[in-house]
Amino acid sequence: MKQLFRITTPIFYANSVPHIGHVYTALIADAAARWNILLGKDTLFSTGTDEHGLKVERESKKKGLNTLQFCNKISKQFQHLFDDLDIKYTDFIRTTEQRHFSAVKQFWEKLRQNGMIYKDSYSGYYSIVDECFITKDELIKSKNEQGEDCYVSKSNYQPVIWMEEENYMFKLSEFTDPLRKWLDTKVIYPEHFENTVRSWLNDGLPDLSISRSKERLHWGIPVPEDGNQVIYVWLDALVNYLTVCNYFSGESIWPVDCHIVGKDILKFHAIYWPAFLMGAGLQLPKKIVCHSHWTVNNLKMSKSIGNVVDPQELATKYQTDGLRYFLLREGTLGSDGNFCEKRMIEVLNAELCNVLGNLLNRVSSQSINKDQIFPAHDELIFKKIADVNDHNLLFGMKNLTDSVGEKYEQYEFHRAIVSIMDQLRNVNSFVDRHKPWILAKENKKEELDCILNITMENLRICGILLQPIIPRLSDRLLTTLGIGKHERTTKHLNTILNLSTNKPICSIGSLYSRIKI
Ligand code: ME8
Repeated sequence: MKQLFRITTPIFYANSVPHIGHVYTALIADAAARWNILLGKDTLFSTGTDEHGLKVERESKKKGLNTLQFCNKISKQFQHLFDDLDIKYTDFIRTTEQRHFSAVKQFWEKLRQNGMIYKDSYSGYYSIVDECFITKDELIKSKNEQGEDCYVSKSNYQPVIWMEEENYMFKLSEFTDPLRKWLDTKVIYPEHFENTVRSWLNDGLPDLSISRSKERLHWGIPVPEDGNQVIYVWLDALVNYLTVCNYFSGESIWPVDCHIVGKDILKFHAIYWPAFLMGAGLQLPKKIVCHSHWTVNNLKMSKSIGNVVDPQELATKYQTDGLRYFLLREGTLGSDGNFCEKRMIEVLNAELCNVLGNLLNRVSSQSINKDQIFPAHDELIFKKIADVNDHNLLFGMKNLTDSVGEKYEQYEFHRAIVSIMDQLRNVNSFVDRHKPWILAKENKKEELDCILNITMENLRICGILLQPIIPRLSDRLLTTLGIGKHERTTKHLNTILNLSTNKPICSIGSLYSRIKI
């Protein structure tokens, strides 16, 4: 039986259309899932939309739409965009689905049976944008649209509302030490985010309100056996991970190997979620990978500033793989990335067009590769013509697979891409040194074939390794080199410098055309 790799993205609020930040988080999960498929595993890769709560309900009302119809529309937009971008999820969950209602109710019941829930009156400032209560320290004084004094959240300057009502509470305060022990097992990556989580724990964990009165919130899953209360949207949303793993229905494949999350929702995933799971007596996720944010021209992306970047538009202009490449190449887990279209064009022209496309073109063009073949390797000829740089190039090629694999395993896609591009730049220098166009003119066939072989072999290996990042362009690259669809997994990364027969290639034109500015 094949091993199963399980990965999730956050489920996105169905209150507004997708932007590049949402795409980025989904691309990290997609690239990781694709890498694991190349390793020969089956995958569960889930994504979806978070459709309950005040935020979504308010937005639908503003638009004068029925809330479910509004969610249907936004959810479809996410799904279509992800399909267009080759984000190959295996499950797209919507929290308004029946299977999810059933899972949330059963999860609640487990918490209740384990004595984790009690009723109490609760009051505090609630941020609708973040769908959570916030403490006094997280507030600052401001003025509302009517010029009256009010409080806003320090993190996003959005207004908060005062809430005072009877709620169900979760005994979060009991989990400080168990959470610390869990963090000791190094589940949070990159490690500096673990320190952030520890500092939240050091601040102390109060019990958490996990329901709202029905008068205030209609749009959600009712608390079992209490028609006056609706389950808190974050508890509802987090349970999606159990729903997609069939935890309460059929054959469970919980726990997942990895939750991908943005830093904005780390607290929910690294404190509330594991505490809920411990409270319910369930296993914990194996890893939480946290990434930083995309800003636009160094400002936070926001509808009110009007700087939200539309991924569909970018994919149309620069191709799907252009967008995938740029986001995974420039986005890092540890620090915020700045989106700038000019930089995007520079990177795509420099790397996809000049380094990768140009190299392929050099070895597949009729003028140099007259027989249109991927020539066999001839060790003796190579030894005769190679200098120390050439030997280093081969050494680099043999090491590349391990070093890229390691980076992929750590979700450090940008570092993996840099390694691949460095190797390809070295191959371009190799071609410059050996001038195959002159060898072709002078009919030095043995030498020419040797140069073509080494270059194409590097391209083949880089093509296989780039599949998780740019699946369409890698397909074109490997097809050009005559590499069959079943010869593209990590098993085929062992160098075929022992290839003993010439193979036909199949030139299909330029790989990635230069973007004109
Ligand atoms: O928080 N840069 O949904 P959401 C990078 N429904 N990534 C970004 C980003 C940016 N500027 N903006 C958003 C929610 N993201 C909840 C999640 S999960 C059980 C419930 C990404 O629509 C990032 O991963 O606000 C962030 O965590 C996620 O989108 C939140 O999307």
